[in-house]
Amino acid sequence: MSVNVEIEGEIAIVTIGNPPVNAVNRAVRERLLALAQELDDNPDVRAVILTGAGTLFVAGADIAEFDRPAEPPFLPDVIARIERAVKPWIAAIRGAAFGGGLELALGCRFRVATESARFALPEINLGIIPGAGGTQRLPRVIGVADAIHIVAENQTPGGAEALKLGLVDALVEEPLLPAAIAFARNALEHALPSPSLDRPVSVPSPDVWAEAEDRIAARAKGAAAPARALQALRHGIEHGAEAGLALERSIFLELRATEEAAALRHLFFAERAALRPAEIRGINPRPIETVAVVGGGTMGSGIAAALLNAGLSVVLIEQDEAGVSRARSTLAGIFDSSRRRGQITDDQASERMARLETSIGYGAAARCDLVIEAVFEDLAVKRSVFAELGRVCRPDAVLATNTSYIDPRLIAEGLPGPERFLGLHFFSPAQVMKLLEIIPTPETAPDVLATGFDLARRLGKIPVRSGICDGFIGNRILRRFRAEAEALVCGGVAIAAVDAAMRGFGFAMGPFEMQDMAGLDIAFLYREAARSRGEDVPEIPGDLLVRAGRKGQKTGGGWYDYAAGDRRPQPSAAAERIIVPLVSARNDVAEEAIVARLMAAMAQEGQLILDEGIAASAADIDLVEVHGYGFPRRRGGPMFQAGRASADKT
Ligand code: T1G
Repeated sequence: MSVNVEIEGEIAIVTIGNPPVNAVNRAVRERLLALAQELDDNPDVRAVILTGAGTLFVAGADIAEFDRPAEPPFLPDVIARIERAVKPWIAAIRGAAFGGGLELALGCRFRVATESARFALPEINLGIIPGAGGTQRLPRVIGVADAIHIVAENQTPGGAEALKLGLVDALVEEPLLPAAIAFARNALEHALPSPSLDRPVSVPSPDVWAEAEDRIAARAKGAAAPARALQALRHGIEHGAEAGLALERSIFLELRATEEAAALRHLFFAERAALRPAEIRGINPRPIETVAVVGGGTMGSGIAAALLNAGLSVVLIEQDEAGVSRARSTLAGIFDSSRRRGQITDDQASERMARLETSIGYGAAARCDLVIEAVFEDLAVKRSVFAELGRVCRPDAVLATNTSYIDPRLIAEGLPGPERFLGLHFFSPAQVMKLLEIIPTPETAPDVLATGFDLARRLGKIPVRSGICDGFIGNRILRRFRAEAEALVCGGVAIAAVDAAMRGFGFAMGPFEMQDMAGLDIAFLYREAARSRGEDVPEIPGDLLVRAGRKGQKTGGGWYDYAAGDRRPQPSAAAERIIVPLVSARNDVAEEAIVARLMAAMAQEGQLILDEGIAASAADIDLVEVHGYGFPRRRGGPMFQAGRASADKT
């Protein structure tokens, strides 16, 4: 870590160098505090430029410090000292000025930035709020309404927008420092603006607060931090900056100690570690520019959309014109929906479709760097596809199956060049879901595995390597989760009580609502297949329901009844009658006990998955659950919960 100072003429240049992202840790805070005094005392210095080493300004406070008590000097005090310095400080910004980085810049008298600059207060994504004056200085620099979008709603303006907002005083071209020095020299010839905290701010009308509260509540999904960030901002506007700073700091320290904040920090680091697992470090992935997707159904089209969104060229292979036409129509619909939601422009939608080629037969796969098979989940069908691919594709082309539970070794049997084969298990809708389970076989080459991870990075997905077992990581835990939920029902707990408990914990829907939506018959057929193999698979209520024709929403009823065209689940007397042979007398169990029971089941299965080496870490299992199965992010994942639970027991 370094905070270097060099003096050019009468301008001091302070550069924060703390790789990889110039995070502000205690050493940086100490150095900045000392420098504020040193440079005030230096008669040769008239102004100070503060910048970050490398391609960004400062990513924020060092998140790794949050698992231990805050240590002085505290960032708010460092920023206040800079703000009150005799010599004006000017922040010179390229790349990210996030969190404490933006707060440092707000403590400076001026901010100059290049187009590449990006500004954010992403603390709410970590379950906390800005803790170093961001909720108080930002509204006094850009106004309350604009500040609320950044403080509590994750808005991340770039350089040009920041200039429009008044967040930066000048947009400059690279090289940044000479431009910042010229700006500083010019600024010294004029009266200085007031420090950010002293600037007047107009108090908005009550409906501005009310609209913001409604917007934030609508998107919070149970997370506490966004509303608290708004509370701190508002308090300072209504009671003065000092009162605002005091409340901000108090809320920051309170939230910093919560389970939610610890869970979100856990996932923050887990997501980054997942992209760079030790086993592929230093191994170059194979270059991938053109990808063939075999099968244009829901999964195949979703995978093709994800690839096109990432800028890759796609050849979508179907078996006939009808298949091609269906796939094209699905993809056009996906991009049209993204366009309507403002996620992409018309041109971007057209450009994506222009990078799509469709083909009948396997010939076009011959020029592809990667082929992803996404056909019907049947071993014989998959094997026939790879027999063709083995014949047509380049020997160095990576070949991947999107299977969700078939042993990839069986699929690759007899494939020439098995070292180039692996499983890439996408989750539907593949253009949305971030999880990608990467399943190497024992023969998969290290650079092919590295190619899978690199593809995940390019697609903006979270990759998790899974060993080979029934259901890999996610579907195996899902099966255990569902079995435990059904065991609760067999024990007399009401179906709706189990779902309500899991919704209260933060899931979008409970296990039975989820089964009705996905269809009970998929898992039923899976159990029946196991039974036909002679495995001892006890009857469970779901079997009785499917045998009675209750497969879920698609048949108008499963665990619940559904009125025509209405997806809202209604308690079903019919379902209760059908499952009664397997259900003991009614047993009202508290919501916490239901949650604890289901969490324990997931964590127990997760521990087995760890012990068997199927997953590389408990954090990976949490990533699978959060990014593939709707586990509430603010709860961190079943392994985090278990670790938390065991910590509570000690
Ligand atoms: N603290 C510690 N480590 C960090 C970090 C941070 N703030 N940000 C990133 N890293 C690590 C990350 O774990 C990874 O480590 C490496 O840097 C590269 O990260 C007082 C309290 C800046 C946009 O939330 O958004 O300030 O895996 O892969 O894709 O009010 O990092 O290499 O070992 O993400 O180029 C608020 C979080 C903190 C910003 C760069 N700030 N970071 O993206 O790199 S709280 C944030 C990011 C705060 C104040 C409050 C991104 C980035 P490793 P990366 P990237």
